[in-house]
Amino acid sequence: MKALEGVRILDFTHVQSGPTCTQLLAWFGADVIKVERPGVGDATRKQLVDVPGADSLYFTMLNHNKRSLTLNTKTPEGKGVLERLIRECDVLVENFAPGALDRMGFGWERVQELNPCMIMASVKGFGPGPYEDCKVYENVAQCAGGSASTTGFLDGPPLVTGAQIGDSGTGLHLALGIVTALYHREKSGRGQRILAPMQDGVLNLCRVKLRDQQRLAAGPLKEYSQYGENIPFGDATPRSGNDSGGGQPGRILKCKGWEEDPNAYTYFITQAAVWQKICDVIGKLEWKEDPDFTTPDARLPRLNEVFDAIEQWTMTKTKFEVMEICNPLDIPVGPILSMKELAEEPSLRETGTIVEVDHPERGKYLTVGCPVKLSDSPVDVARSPLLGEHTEEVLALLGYSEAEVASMREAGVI
Ligand code: CAO
Repeated sequence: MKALEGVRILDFTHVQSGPTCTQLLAWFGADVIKVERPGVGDATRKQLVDVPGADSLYFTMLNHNKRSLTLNTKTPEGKGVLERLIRECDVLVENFAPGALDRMGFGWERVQELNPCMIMASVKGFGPGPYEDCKVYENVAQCAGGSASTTGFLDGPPLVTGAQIGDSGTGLHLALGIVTALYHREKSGRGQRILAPMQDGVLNLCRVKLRDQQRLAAGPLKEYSQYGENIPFGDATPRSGNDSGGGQPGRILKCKGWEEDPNAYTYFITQAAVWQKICDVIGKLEWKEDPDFTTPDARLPRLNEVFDAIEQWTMTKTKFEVMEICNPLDIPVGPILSMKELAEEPSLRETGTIVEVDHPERGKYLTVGCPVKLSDSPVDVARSPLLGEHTEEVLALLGYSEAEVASMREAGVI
């Protein structure tokens, strides 16, 4: 039995943030019924298409292990089906634009009337406040949540990151809220409303930058490269390139082959505890006794000199050789792995972190598996549903007769 077996989710999500959440719940064993507009479905089905006629990777990679029900929820019959679904389900998850569910006639009050045990979980761009009515996509959230202003190099513009912290990040936050509310419902017998604003999710993930904002009042941020470069700090947390975000200075350094290979780099952390070993490895034995370098504080104004010397050494090794030499010495390093290298990495296939899935329209493709491993709830990644693939099955579950289903199909309700 899977951890969330018996939990039924009415999945009204689309694009990325909401589907990330419901896919995770499906992986943990919940029965996720995705409601989509007849003939259209989730917009991502037909976005960034690589195999003509087939559901896109964008859609398939976010909607595994779900069932798909097509339903026009703006028709009276469609609303009737939705009411039955709300009565039958434990959780309603949605990430429509602000107000869309109210306009459909299924705001929180109505949902509670239909099912007081219902947990209703929403992703929105912003929480209550000046921007609460805005539509929001990933990069807007990264910008509004503090990530963009603190990402990139000091002399360049703000940057968005490749990690989808606004969408997938908020989906993860929402999933935690849902599981927490399910646990609470066991004791209280009542559902509750959950809101996960994307701005809040991004800011939560950027908390170290809010930490640094407050530390600025006490003086320059000495672990930032700009301190050693004598560049004055302004009044907001600056962009810090590839500087480590913590108390142990680190940088991305070139490795052998960097001239040809854009990913021939390593991340190298000069953890204080292994400083002597770092000096041995890079052949800077004199730094072991030199008061300008022996302590972490002494090194802070000299980080460029330190990392230049380490880079002279890393440039003589491949990123994997750096790993092989440093790991046994407990020197924290990490190769910059390309998506190609990750896709081909056998150990990630073995753990189910990357899985190959077969799909009737597009054939075999790779996707990420569940990033959280539960010992008693192994995850089998099943392909995403075709549009409306489970409509009849779900309507039968709700008690509709074959004749009623046929009539709804005729009328374009499903
Ligand atoms: N039957 C009938 N109508 C349906 C339906 C169904 N099964 N499913 C959705 N609809 C309707 C909605 O009710 C809404 O109608 P109204 O505008 O008339 O009320 C309409 O479809 C469009 O919904 P939407 O406004 O959410 O969709 P959009 O493509 O215009 O906006 C997005 C997309 C993502 C910007 C917006 O949904 C949003 O801001 N969501 C919250 C934040 C979020 O999750 N963003 C992350 C997205 S991933 O980057």
